[in-house]
Amino acid sequence: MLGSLVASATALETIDERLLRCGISRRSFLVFCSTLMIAAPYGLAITDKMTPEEVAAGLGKVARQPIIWLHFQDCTGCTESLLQTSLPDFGDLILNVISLEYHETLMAGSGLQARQALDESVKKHTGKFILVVEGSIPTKDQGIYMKLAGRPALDVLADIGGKAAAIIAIGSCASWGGIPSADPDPTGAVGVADLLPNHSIINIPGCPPNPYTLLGVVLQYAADGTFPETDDQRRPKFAFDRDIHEHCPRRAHFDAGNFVKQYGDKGHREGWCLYEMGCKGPDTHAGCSTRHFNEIPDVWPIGIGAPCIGCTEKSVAFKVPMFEVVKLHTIAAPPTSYAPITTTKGTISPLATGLLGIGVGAAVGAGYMASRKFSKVEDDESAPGSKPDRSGSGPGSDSEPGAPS
Ligand code: FSX
Ligand code: SF4
Ligand code: F3S
Repeated sequence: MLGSLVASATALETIDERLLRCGISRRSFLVFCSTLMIAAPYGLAITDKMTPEEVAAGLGKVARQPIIWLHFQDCTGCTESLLQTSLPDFGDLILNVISLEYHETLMAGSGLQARQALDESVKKHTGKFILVVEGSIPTKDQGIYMKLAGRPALDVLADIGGKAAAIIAIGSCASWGGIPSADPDPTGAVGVADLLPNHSIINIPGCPPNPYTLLGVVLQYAADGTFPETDDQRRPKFAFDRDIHEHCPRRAHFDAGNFVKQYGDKGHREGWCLYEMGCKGPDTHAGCSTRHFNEIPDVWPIGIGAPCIGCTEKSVAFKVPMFEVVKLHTIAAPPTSYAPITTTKGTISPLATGLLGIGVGAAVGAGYMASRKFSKVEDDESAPGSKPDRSGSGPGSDSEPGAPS
């Protein structure tokens, strides 16, 4: 891993040349390319291909993009999410696909040595490197709350940002302040675009963000010098144009009115909807529900049973209390036409069942067994959603805070 930092001192080489020189297997690169295709299924020319082999063929010819990565007020979670992969040596592969010239958490040097490495990298790649900023920038009291080699982060950002080809604000902290900006915001924490509004800046919020969004943006820039289309908050649309709720695997439970009432209850154990636990999925644009972390299926907040806190939304995460139920702005309330989930025991007549024939009878029988199961749940006072109220007090009703407006 650190080898890639040292070796990158040589001339810019292509990704193929680099992988060959470092003995990284084609198979690993193909797995990487297919993961990238899943993370960026559209909106990027580099992944708009039929097969991972085609993506690999195109990417292999691209010169490794020089990146200088600065840390300000952060927890290093963005870096961790980039490197904590489940596949052996995948973190190493990622660092070979890009050319990480300077990164305080990964480099061996410190003090004067680190300062020199930063100066040399900036000089060598002026006007060509992408500056990745992780963490917010303190502005209160002339920015004295965070300094690098004696210089306030404010000055460092203005100086190095001015020499970069473009800036990527990685994580919610760098995008708009994130955790450090939460009330009472003791340092006056802001994001990169607040300080350098006229620079070419891409925001990739998330706490942490999905690393493949970063890699997709960087690799497109390396391939043709362009950035993907962004929304009004400078977020790449390919990763942020849908909300979590749209593709959440628990959505069927939302529509059916099955809600977790408290952690550890039966509904929580069975994977019901976390809306009433304060899930901000309906108000949050991100791809987490279909693009999980660390290459492991279901590794994302809702996948492990925690509500989405809206970490990619400036007005939600660290602003709206964690357990507060969000209003539903655009989503229809669970329709009343859905089949009831609490059929009373014994309502299916034996005569009707007999007339339906064997195939249909089997289906009704299965439905009957299911209704018995749910009826049993209804009997349990402590069970979540045990008394789903369709009369107007559930989410989506006019009298509930979660009612659509
Ligand atoms: Fe942490 Fe990054 Fe959150 Fe912030 O991610 S994961 S606090 S967005 O700057 O390190
Ligand atoms: Fe998923 Fe949250 Fe929507 Fe429920 S409210 S379906 S848990 S995103
Ligand atoms: Fe963040 Fe919600 Fe995804 S909390 S990581 S946007 S599921």
